[in-house]
Amino acid sequence: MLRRIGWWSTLWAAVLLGLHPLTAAGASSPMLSFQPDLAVARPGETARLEIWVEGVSGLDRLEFVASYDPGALEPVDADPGRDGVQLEIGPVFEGGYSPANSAADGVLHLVIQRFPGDGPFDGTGMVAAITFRVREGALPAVYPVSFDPGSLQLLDPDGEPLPLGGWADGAVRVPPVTIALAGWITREGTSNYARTSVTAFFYPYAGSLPSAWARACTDSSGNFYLPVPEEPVPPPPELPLPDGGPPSGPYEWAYVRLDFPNHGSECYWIPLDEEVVDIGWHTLEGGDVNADGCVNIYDIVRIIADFGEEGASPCFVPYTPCPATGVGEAAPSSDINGDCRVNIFDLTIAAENFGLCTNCP
Ligand SMILES: [Ca+2]
Ligand SMILES: [Ca+2]
Ligand SMILES: [Ca+2]
Repeated sequence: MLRRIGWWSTLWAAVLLGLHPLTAAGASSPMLSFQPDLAVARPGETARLEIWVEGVSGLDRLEFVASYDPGALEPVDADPGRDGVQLEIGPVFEGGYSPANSAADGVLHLVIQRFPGDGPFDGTGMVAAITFRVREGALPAVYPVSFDPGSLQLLDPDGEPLPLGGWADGAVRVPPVTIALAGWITREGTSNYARTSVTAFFYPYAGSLPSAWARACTDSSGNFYLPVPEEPVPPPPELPLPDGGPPSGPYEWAYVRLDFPNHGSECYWIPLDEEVVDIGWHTLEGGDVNADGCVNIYDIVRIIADFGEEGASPCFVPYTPCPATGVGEAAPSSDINGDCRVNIFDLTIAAENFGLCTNCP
């Protein structure tokens, strides 16, 4: 999974760059931030970013300018009764007065004042929100929504500026549509890596059930290419699903399991963050000849009992999900490496993997 680190660090860097603490003002000073810092939407979908003030005291008036990419993001009007496109006003300024409230041409501009009879605001609350529709044809990318630092003003009822502890920008991520999974799956003790099954369950969002599933089989080199179904395909009930849904995060997920007879199954959550997601290289570990999920003494006992069994060559390991295409006889049931005999090589593989258990449901 090392290959994922590049993507993660890029995202983290983007998020961290969006956070601007002003240490001189002290830790107790108020923060102004877009929440969430990263919303996800595909072309045609909407993403709502709220603007929150945290830990303020004596707030009467707020002013800010922020920028967005108007080629990719189209603000949705929160006030159809007023000319132009406006931001939605949050509870902190409900009933107040806004001398400036506009979202156009890549600029959000808000100047807002509390209703005088309400007095100043203390604490944490939502000051405004902006909903963007992602334009058709917007390319997959992270589109920042950034405060103009010089424009940020928090004022008390006397018009005096309040110290600002910092601010955090937001962003809208337009993810690529994943069309396929690919990868390279090998097995111990053989050079023919054909017929490992790769079963993928596709989850549209955190907390959901899988909307589709698909299976591919590796070729003799161990490579596989698994197209993502274009229509929902409910998984058959006999296929076990993981406890709980996918990890939370700004993307769709696949739960991938790798299976081959006499080998430990492996399972992974894979974020669908590329057009073709490469799950990388995995090696299945042999030895679970009784298919109870672990390599242990029961497997060793069975291999020893079958020791010396030998079939005609060529042979195939029977496996219905990825059937053999060539001719030959079925390999003995304790043949781990598929060389048509049960011997010291099979025993060695099981002994080396002694104690390993699958991470699959
Ligand atoms: Ca309007
Ligand atoms: Ca076992
Ligand atoms: Ca063997």
